[in-house]
Amino acid sequence: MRTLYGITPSRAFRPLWVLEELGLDYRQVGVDYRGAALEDPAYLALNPNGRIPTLVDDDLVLWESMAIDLYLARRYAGDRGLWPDTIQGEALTWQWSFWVMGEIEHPLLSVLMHRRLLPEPRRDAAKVSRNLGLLQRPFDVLERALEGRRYLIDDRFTIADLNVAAVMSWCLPARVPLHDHPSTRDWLGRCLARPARKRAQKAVPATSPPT
Ligand SMILES: N[C@@H](CCC(=O)N[C@@H](CS)C(=O)NCC(=O)O)C(=O)O
Repeated sequence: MRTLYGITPSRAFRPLWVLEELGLDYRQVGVDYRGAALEDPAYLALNPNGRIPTLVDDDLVLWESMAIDLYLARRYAGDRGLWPDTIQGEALTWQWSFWVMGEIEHPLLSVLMHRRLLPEPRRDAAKVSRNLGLLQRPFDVLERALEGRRYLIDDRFTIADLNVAAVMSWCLPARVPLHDHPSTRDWLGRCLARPARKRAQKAVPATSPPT
């Protein structure tokens, strides 16, 4: 049995979505990133960064959400196939996965923090405006890539779509409109409507790690 550590409303959501897409057996241990759970020595032995998510699969202990997603999709490709069909498709999968972490994740998270998540007195409108500016070019890049296409690679939903959509989904709570990026908006809607993504949203209560 494989184990995924991390509460659902966190970056652990990314591998939870993959696990559900692939129909794999797993248990989720709801380690919360708020509070002391991440500093528990037993958890730090798994993930010395003191962050979630962490996957334990047989004798493999793996952290970094995108690495976990790529590993699961590659190892358990099977017939349900989140993995692309060709080496070129694999290369594009790495490209999009690194790209979304490097170009989108940080500025979009900053918008989300300063619009919704931080207590009002700590919110900084200048940071929202600056980061929205930084997002324009990568949003345009994604829009051009999706124009006239349903998915990023191989004309079917793959791990590349999941990895990019999981980060782009923060546009919703961050109230970042995509009306200037209609292909992206439609693609994101398609990805987020997938039944596996909805199944992955089930709440798991926070627990003490790592049990
Ligand atoms: N690059 C890492 C980031 C992991 C990360 O920062 N996770 C957050 C929760 S979403 C966390 O554990 N934060 C705890 C902290 O920063 O102390 C990944 O994608 O897995």
